[in-house]
Amino acid sequence: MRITVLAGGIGGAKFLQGVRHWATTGGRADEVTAIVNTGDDVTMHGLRICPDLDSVMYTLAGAADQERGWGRAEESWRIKDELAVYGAEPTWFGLGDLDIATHLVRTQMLAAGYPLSDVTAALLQRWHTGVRLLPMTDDRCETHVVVELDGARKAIHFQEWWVRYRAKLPALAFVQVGLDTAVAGAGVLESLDEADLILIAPSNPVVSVDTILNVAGIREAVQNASAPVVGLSPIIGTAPVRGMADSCLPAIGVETSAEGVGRHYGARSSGGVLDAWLVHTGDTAEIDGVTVLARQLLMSDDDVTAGMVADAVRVAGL
Ligand code: FO1
Repeated sequence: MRITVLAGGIGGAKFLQGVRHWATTGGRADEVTAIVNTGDDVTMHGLRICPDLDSVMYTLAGAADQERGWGRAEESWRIKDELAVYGAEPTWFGLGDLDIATHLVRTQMLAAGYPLSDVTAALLQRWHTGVRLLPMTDDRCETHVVVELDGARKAIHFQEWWVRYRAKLPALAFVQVGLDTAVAGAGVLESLDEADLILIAPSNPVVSVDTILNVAGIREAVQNASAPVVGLSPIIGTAPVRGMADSCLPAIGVETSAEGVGRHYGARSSGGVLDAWLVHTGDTAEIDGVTVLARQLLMSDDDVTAGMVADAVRVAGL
C-alpha cells in the first residue's frame, strides 16, 4: 500500500513515526511519502533553514531533541553564542552547532543549483528515515504574519512571529510570499495521484496544512485523487495538543475545535479535501459528506499513533 501524508513539523513528525510504525509492524504499506510544509523556511546568517523538513528528518532518524521537538539531541550552542557576542542579528533564533552543519550542506547545494527536493534526498542519504520526504515546493514560499507593531500594520516572517514574539502578537492575516509563482515540488503531484491512501497529519491547519494545499495543483490533486483522504484533528477540545494553531485559526475565521477545522478542510464531495475526519474521544463534529470517527488522538508513543493510523485505514474502507 502507498500512503502519502501531508505534514508540518513537530506534530507531523510524531505522526509520521506512527505511520512508519504501522507500516513496518504488520501494516500493508510498502511505501510512505510525506509532503512536508516549507512555509516556515527562512534564511538567517546566510544559511537556508527548513524547520519542518528538519524536524521530520531528525525525528524519524532518532536524532531530534525530544524536549524541544526541533533541532538535534546533544546539541551545543557555541556558534550561536559567538554570533551574539558579535551582535550579529538575529540573536533570538537558536541555531545549534550540529544543526548548522545541515544548513551549511543545504545552503551549499542550493547555491550550486540543486532544487530543494534533491537537497532533501541528499541529506536523507545520511538520515535513514524509512519515509520519503518531499518539500511541498522547490520554490521559495515563506509564510509571513500580518501584525500591528509599533503602531503600524506590517508583515513579519513566520519565524520572527513564532520565535521572537512567541505568537503573542495577534495574527491579523497569513501571507505566503512567493505563492503566486511557486509550483508543486518534484514528485509531489505524482505521490498524490499514485497513493492508495492520503492522510492529513494533525499539523497546524493554517501554517502547515493550508500552506501545503495552497501550492499550485496540490489541493486539486488531493480532490481528484483516487485514494480516500482521511484527516486527523490537531485540536483536542478547544486547544491544540502542541504549537500555536489556536493563535492562527482566528485569523482565518475558523473556530478552534475539531469540528471547526474539519469544516474548514471540507468534504471532497463539496469542493473540500476530506472523506473522513478523526476527532479525539469526547469531541464531536458534524460535517456534511465526511465520515467522522472519535478515538484517542494523543500521540503518546508510536504504538498509540500506529493505532490512530489503523483506524484511519479502517475508516477509509481499506
Ligand atoms: N523554535 C523556537 O521556539 N526557538 C528557536 O530558537 C528555534 C530555532 C530553530 C532553529 C532551527 C529549526 O529548524 C527550528 C527552530 N525552531 C525554534 C523551531 C521552529 O521555529 C518551529 O519548529 C517551526 O518553524 C514551527 O513548527
